[in-house]
Amino acid sequence: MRLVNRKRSILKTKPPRARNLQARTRATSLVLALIFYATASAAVESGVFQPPALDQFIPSDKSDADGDGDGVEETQVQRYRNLDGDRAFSLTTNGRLWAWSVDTERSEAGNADYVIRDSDCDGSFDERYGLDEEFHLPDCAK
Ligand SMILES: [Ca+2]
Ligand SMILES: [Ca+2]
Repeated sequence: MRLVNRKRSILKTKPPRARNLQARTRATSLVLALIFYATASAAVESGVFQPPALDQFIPSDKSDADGDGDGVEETQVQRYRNLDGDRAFSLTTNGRLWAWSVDTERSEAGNADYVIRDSDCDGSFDERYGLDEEFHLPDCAK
């Protein structure tokens, strides 16, 4: 009885080190992948979101951007500013305005900073992202 216990404890405390490390590394990368996936999928919020009220914003510069990563800058960016220093921009492709981004000076307000996207080009903004999250030109606006 005593011997068996001893054997078991030896097996437990001395596993083949290399194999254990490899298994641990694999498990870690799997966990990281799952966390990343969970964060990425939780990042987009669905609903109906109103575009920013533009009465306090003044248009600033315009530029072009690549909204789908193909190297072609097919999207027009119209930037706005207000007296508080808040920044906003709209993204338009083929005449269709499909996203708004708002970046305020009062980030601690939580919901004040966002990107909203019209994912199906029906004119209603149905997705909301954080400012540091990736979003793309919807297929319907290409
Ligand atoms: Ca592009
Ligand atoms: Ca929509």
